[in-house]
Amino acid sequence: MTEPGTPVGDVAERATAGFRQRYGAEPAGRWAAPGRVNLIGEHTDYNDGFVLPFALPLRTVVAAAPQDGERWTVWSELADSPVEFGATEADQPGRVTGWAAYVAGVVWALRAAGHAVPGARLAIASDVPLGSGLSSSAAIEAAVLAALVELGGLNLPAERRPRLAQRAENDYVGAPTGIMDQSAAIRCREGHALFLDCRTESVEQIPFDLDAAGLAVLVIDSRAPHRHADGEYASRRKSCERAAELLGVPALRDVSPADLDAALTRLDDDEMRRRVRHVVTEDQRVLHTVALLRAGRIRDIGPLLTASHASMRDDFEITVPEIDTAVEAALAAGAHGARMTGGGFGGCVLALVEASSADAVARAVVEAYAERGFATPGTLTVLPSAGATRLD
Ligand code: GAF
Repeated sequence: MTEPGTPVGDVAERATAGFRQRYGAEPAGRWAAPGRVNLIGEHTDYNDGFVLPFALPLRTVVAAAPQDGERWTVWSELADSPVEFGATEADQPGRVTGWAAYVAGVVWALRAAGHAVPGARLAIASDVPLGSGLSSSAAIEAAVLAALVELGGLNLPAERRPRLAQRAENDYVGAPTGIMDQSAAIRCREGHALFLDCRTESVEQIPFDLDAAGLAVLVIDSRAPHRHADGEYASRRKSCERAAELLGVPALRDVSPADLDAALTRLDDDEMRRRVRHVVTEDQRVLHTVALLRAGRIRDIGPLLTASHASMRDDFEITVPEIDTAVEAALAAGAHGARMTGGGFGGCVLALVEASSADAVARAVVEAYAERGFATPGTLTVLPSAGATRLD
């Protein structure tokens, strides 16, 4: 899924080379965190529900070393010059803007939680495409967080890091996202999908050995321009929160499937009813998917993926024509199941396919795009990979 103009070469080498070139010194270490796809469970995280993401082999790498005082200097391979900020800017959400806000947000969230964050110089390189719904922002947050925690010898176990990274995104950057992406970037394990209860933050690593089963997950970058994605995301979240309030429950996770019909009759607004139906049924699809995976029945999750897509298209209304085209073409070409993954209004589709037919399915999607006059989509097969880690 390499974009034209994307830097080439190993991502860790690029981060190190950038560090040496910018700062004329060796980094003290390198930390990596992945992008993610969500196998199933969309817009359920901020409803206290269930999600099942897995980490991509595409990573963001931060090469870093301490520097004196409360100063942070950050260079990214996608920017011309480094951004510098001190405690004053870090302590005022919104003060640092653009890509560096994700870094400043992490410094802010650590400081707000009472940690003595070490000053640092950082160089960032990434293979996670920006704006494709693969969570490049959580990958930066997770990698920077890992670097600062280790450089400063801070006491912050992995299970407490996602909430902190989420605060960086919610309160410093100003995006009202849930906790899925940061959890995936930090807590995923190779060969597994991460079953996360977003209320309790308890996790179960679900074996998802595609290779052994002769299967592949094909990720299709729709290349659809994001249409008002931020505003639409925020409005979906508001609508869910309002519905929970009207139904007298702490969150939509508390509406049981058995009570769904009765709950829907208590809401006047048809649009709100559909939003609620998506969230409640999506939580059930996650639980069902997990049960099938625990039983080793990977192929059988296909229809659940496709049902999830229909629910996002018809009830949550977050898909776009490019995305629906990719799903339909993948299914017509023999995928076991396919769905949009991520927040919506563009981004990526995932399709569960026989490994031997991955190329044919990818070709079918490219052809369907050409027939509709859409820009050529990116395609990539992926295996569940590791969460944030120190490289050396
Ligand atoms: C985005 C958000 F960041 C996540 O928290 C989640 O809500 C997702 O959209 C939808 O499932 O990736």
